[in-house]
Amino acid sequence: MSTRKTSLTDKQTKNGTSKYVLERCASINEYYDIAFKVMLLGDSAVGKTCVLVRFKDGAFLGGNFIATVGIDFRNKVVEVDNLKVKLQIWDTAGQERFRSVTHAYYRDAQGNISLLPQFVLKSLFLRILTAWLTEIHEYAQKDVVIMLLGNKVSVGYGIPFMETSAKTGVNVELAFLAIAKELKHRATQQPNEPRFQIQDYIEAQKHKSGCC
Ligand SMILES: Nc1nc2c(ncn2[C@@H]2O[C@H](COP(=O)(O)OP(=O)(O)O)[C@@H](O)[C@H]2O)c(=O)[nH]1
Ligand SMILES: [Mg+2]
Repeated sequence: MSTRKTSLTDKQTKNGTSKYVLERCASINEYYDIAFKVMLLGDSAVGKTCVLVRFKDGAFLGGNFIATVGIDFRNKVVEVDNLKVKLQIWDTAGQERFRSVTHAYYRDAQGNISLLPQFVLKSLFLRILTAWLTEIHEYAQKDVVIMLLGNKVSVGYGIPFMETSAKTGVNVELAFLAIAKELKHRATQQPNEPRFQIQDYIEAQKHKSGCC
């Protein structure tokens, strides 16, 4: 996975806070104005690693099941309203035995993206979602941005939701961009400025692209 682990992790550890890293990073290839940490959460084999690889490298990891051991991250800088927003996206292992490892990482995350298995029955879906939301609310920051990615399920939890495919790439970029926009707006919002409407943004972008 990523070989560029050191810079941001060290900075965040030194700060010892969950605050945004508001600086222009001087390292080659990686200029950014603002950085956020986002976690990918979900049960094993729902496609977390594939979604991350699709977003970062534009490729699909088909075929073999790639079990993620522990946790790792990839960085990607996206442009939001003329600001370079760096997303440090953590890929977690959903397996129960790794939960204690991942809990420690929730605290610093400004955004969480939960993925759901495909075609799950409604009751099972609600149970899984409730379990992940309980985890997030227990361990993450109070004002963390949550987004739900899934397939063939409809939701009424007041959480932004969209269907994605790591295979075709549909909506993957949009999911991360929407999270980046929400985080950037929260970090730079003026008192009298209206809140960013993330679900409206998602719907508008889907219509623009003619997507589902
Ligand atoms: N058809 C299809 N298969 C997918 C998709 N995303 C992931 N997979 C497959 O699902 C399996 C598990 O994916 P992985 O990313 O390792 O899941 P993780 O455990 O949540 O990280 C792999 O065999 C992937 O190739 C998708 O969007 N469509
Ligand atoms: Mg994985």
